Amino acid sequence: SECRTPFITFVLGGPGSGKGTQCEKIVETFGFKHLSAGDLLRREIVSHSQYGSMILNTIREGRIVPSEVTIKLIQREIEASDNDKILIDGFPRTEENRIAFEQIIGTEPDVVLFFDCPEEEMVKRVLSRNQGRIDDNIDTMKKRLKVFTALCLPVIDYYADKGKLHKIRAVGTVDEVFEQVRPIFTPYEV
Ligand code: UP5
Ligand code: MG
Repeated sequence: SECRTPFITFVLGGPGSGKGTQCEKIVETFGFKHLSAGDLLRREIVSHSQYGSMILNTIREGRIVPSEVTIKLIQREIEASDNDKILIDGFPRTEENRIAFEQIIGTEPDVVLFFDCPEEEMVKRVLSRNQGRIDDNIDTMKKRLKVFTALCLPVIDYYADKGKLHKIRAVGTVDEVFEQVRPIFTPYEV
């Protein structure tokens, strides 16, 4: 498995920008494997793993889990996947995440998507989601937005400078947003 070179797409955007929703559409249409970093971390909480309580506290505060913990979970999923087209949703969230991923996994993403959504729309979506997420409350949401601006936007700028970033205007219906995503992947279809 060391010789496989997966086709990696990073899916970035603020909290509630629609990353998970659009990843489902990309999976249906283009047959990717979807890895949500947030979902992998939440799975560690419910399974009461070694880092479960640390992860719970970090997510509740809207802060970022240490890179090595998140990357270990992502790495395990990539290695276990029989699908080499992989969407990594919600990671990297910091420059430190990005650099650690490059060092540990030894590769860079082929494509980076950025779902650009106005803050008031993200707040509205997150607070009306009602799926019991511990971070879907106004106090944590404010912290998530601050962390996004301070730590995640520099990662987005990095990929823009590298010419890998595809910025998508994440407002409108789910299908309208997906019509901006579709042409990014069609060139890779054979
Ligand atoms: N919705 C979606 N699209 C819509 C549209 N076009 N019009 C109207 N409504 C739309 O969507 C959010 C809601 O909006 C849903 O109800 C959806 O139906 C609706 P969703 O697709 O879930 O948006 P998404 O961007 O995935 O929002 P999410 O809340 O998952 O984003 P976050 O980035 O905040 O959450 P994540 O799970 O990635 O991370 C959670 C926490 O984990 C982080 O805050 C952090 O503490 C921790 N974390 C790390 O520490 N490290 C990591 O690497 C990753 C996470
Ligand atoms: Mg999500």
